[in-house]
Parts: sequence; C-alpha cells; structure tokens
Amino acid sequence: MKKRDMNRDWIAAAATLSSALPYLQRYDGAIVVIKLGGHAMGSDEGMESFARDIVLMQQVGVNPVIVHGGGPMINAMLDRLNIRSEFVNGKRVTDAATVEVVEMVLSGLVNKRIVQAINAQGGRAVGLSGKDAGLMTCDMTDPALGFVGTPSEMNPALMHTLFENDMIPVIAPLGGGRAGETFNVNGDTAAGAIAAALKADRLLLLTDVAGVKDGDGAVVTELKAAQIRAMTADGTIAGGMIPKTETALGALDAGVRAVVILDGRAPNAVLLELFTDHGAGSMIRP
Ligand code: X2W
Repeated sequence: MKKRDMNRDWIAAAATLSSALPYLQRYDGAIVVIKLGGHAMGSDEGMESFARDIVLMQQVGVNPVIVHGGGPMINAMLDRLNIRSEFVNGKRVTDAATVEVVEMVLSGLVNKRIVQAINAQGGRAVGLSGKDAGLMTCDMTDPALGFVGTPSEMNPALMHTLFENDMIPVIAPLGGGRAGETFNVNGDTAAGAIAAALKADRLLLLTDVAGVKDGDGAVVTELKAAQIRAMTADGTIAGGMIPKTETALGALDAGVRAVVILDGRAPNAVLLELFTDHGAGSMIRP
C-alpha cells in the first residue's frame, strides 16, 4: 500500500527520479562492466543492495556485466585447508593445489552468491568464468607465479547473446589455457580485459577506498590518463591502487570510454555514479 502523505523525502525522491532522465537516455543500450572486489562484498544487506542496483540498471536498458573478485574468501578457504599463500606484486602465487581452491571458491561460492542475489531481486543472472565459450583464454604470466594467467585471447560473443535475452553475465576471473590448464586471473585484470573486448561504455571498479587520492589524501574526482601516469611516477599512486590504475589505463587504450574507481560499500554507489549529477569516486578518461 502506498503512503499518501506528501512527506518531503518522497518529493525529493520523485525529483531525483525526474533528474535521472538524461542519464537514463545516455546509458540506454550501454555496456557497463562492473568489477566487484572481494573487499567490497560485505554483508548480506550490502549484497542485496548491490543486486537491486544491478537489476535496476538492466531494467532501464543498460547491459551490465559483473566481474567479481574474492581474494579474502580464497584466503579463508586456504586457511581452513592449511595451504599457505603469498602475493607477489598483488598476484597470488598459485600452485596446482591452490588453483583448485581458487576455482572452487570463485566459480562455486562467490559467483553463485552474486547470481542468487541478483535473481532474488528479479534479475536473470548467469554465472560463468572466463572458461565458458572461450570468453578468456590465458597464457602464463610468469613461471615464478605458477598458474596465474594473463588474458591473451578474448571471445565475448556469448555476452551479446545474453544481452539480447535480458540476462546478466556474472563472471569469475579464471581462464583456460591452450594446454587445458586453469589460470587464476587477478579480478581487476579480468574486468579490464572483458571491458576492452566489449568496448564497454564504462568500467566501474568497486573497491573499499573512495577513489584515487592526491598527495593530501583528497579524492580526485576527474583525471586524465596522463595525470595517472604522473601520479604513479611521483609515488602519489602506490600499493593496491596500482593494479587498478593500470587496469584503467589498459582499458582506456583498448577503447573503453571511461573508467571509474569507487567505494562499492557506499549505499547505491553504482546508481549514484551512473544516474545522478553527483557521480562517485574518481573518473578516468583518455
Ligand atoms: C586473485 C583472484 C581474486 C581477486 C586471487 O587469487 O586472490 C590473483 O591474485 P579481489 O577480491 O578482487 O582481490 N588472483 C592472480 O582478484 O580478488
């Protein structure tokens, strides 16, 4: 039953909806790749809210593609199995036993949690990994890292079939190798490669920080690729932000129109970015 009193909050909500019209028109038919990092995947309520936003996007004509991570969930399972794990330059050293756990956790647990959350909101999500329909074939990144893959051949045809049928691809960052291997791919790297292959209108990297910060710790809302390169050279961009900004630069080079790095834990982060005058996080353009 609707409430019929003219509360100010509802008037504001209607005004927000009205002001979204130009954005709804702009993104009609657009392909938006959303990387949901393990650190941005918090509570069940957070997942429910993320799923609602994705279903809303799809409902208004956007073609969303979710690429997820799950590093913390892999760590927890490796701990339970007493398998030690270490990272070199942000990539997990992945031996034969580890890659089995990575695939079980990402394709099994994390992927299905997201699929189920989207479908519970009335969406039609389909869970996949880079292995399905040859989406992402990989080569070994560096023998010292074991079964860590670098995407080398992309075949996004299946994504278009899913879009035409109003389905939402949810992709675990694993790829097949030419000799039948399974490769563990960094989630940001996978999202960048998929966005590039689709020539996506937007790549949104949802993480647990507010965006790219300047020397004083303030979030920079708009950046050009050249500024990212300068801020990396002088050390302003460091640590865990580097794989994200590298992914952003690679995606822009490959024809993605803009990349946004934003805090996925903020309520309705994706809607705020796409459909309001406000925007969220740091937008990087060529
Ligand atoms: C990652 C894949 C998951 C991931 C890993 O094994 O942790 C590599 O490091 P987040 O949550 O996005 O960090 N793969 C090669 O990227 O998860």
